[in-house]
Amino acid sequence: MNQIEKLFNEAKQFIEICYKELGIEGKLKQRLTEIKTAIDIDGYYEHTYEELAYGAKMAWRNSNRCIGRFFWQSLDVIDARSLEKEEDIFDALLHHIKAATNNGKIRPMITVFKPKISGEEQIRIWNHQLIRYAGYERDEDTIGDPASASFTTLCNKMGWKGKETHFDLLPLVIQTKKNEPKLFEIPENIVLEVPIHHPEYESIKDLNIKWYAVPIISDMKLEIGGIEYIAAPFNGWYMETEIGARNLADPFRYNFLPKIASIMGLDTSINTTFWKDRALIELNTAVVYSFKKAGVSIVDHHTAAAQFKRFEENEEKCGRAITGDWTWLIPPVSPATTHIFHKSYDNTFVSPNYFYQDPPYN
Ligand code: HEM
Ligand code: NRG
Repeated sequence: MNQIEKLFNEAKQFIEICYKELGIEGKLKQRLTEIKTAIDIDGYYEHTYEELAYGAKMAWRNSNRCIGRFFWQSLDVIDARSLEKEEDIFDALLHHIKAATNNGKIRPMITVFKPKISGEEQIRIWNHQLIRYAGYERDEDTIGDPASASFTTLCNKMGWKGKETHFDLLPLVIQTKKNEPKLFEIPENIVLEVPIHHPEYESIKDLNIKWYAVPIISDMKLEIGGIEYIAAPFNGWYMETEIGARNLADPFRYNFLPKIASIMGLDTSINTTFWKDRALIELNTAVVYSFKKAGVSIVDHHTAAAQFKRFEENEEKCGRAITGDWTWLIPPVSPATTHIFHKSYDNTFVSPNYFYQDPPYN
């Protein structure tokens, strides 16, 4: 099968399901003829807004590793496919940050830029997330988020210099076609951040921990009907474990458990005080408490698992098989307290979906 046939097959498979679910089968035949003609003449086809919006939602529904899929139908889809200049793309990203943040009442949202055209990349965002903290690894110590070390080095090479605090906002790096990528600073006043404090252990606030409100993944590819949207940043809200049990707790990230345990007065010299486990619970308590106090959307892992159960039930009612990646769906805190732990999931990839892609730098 050649490229043209392959693309048409993928398009057909998507359009058929999409139009059926949208209840517009009446338009199916003509639309497929139109797509066939476009592919024959140009080598590619363009989605209507309706197809793009529903495809992005289906891709979320098919994201095996996501526990937040109960809300898949509520995704806001912004069509930014007409933009070509780095400055205009930057403006669209700032708009995404503001609109998704929505003063703390976070809106699940995706901004879709020009897809690959006949295999050629049009736009690529080099950041892993639109909002993330820089990391500086030195011989003596590490400042900030070690997960950002290589990207921070790249930004430094491009002439960017951070203040070297633990929470420097990284700039956005945007590339169009094969041009040199351009770097843009995000205005600080549009980035909502939450200072972390604890309802009982007051000294936790003295650690000066904070985290940003909105996780906006910007390095994954959205694939719909054979079309590859390689720049399509999306966000929902956080589940508390992502921040409290991983970003702030992993020994190779911010590594705060020893400090929390010390504030709690726990003996950290033996395993059987369960100081890591107890510190973990209090750090997660602090994250949820602080986000709620600040009026920023967040979900705890028990509520998220219950919502995921409803998603599974809804899918069953609609006659769709659900796919999932158990190793990612179970929360990293007390996994066996959720129903997810006690069953298995089929980890088959279904299209449309969000995919990893090779980083444009190393
Ligand atoms: C992964 C929760 C919205 C797509 C995850 C993970 C969590 C999560 C906890 C695992 C992350 C990790 O362990 O690093 C949520 C919550 C949402 C939400 C609470 C609130 C609405 C969304 C949206 C999309 C999405 C809007 C796409 C439109 C994904 C994908 C992954 C993922 C593709 C896998 C990421 C990877 O492999 O690195 N989600 N999510 N999620 N989510 Fe969601
Ligand atoms: N664990 C990562 C974010 C991954 C995606 N999580 C979401 N996605 N909640 C972190 O920054 O901690 N989402 O679209 O809401």
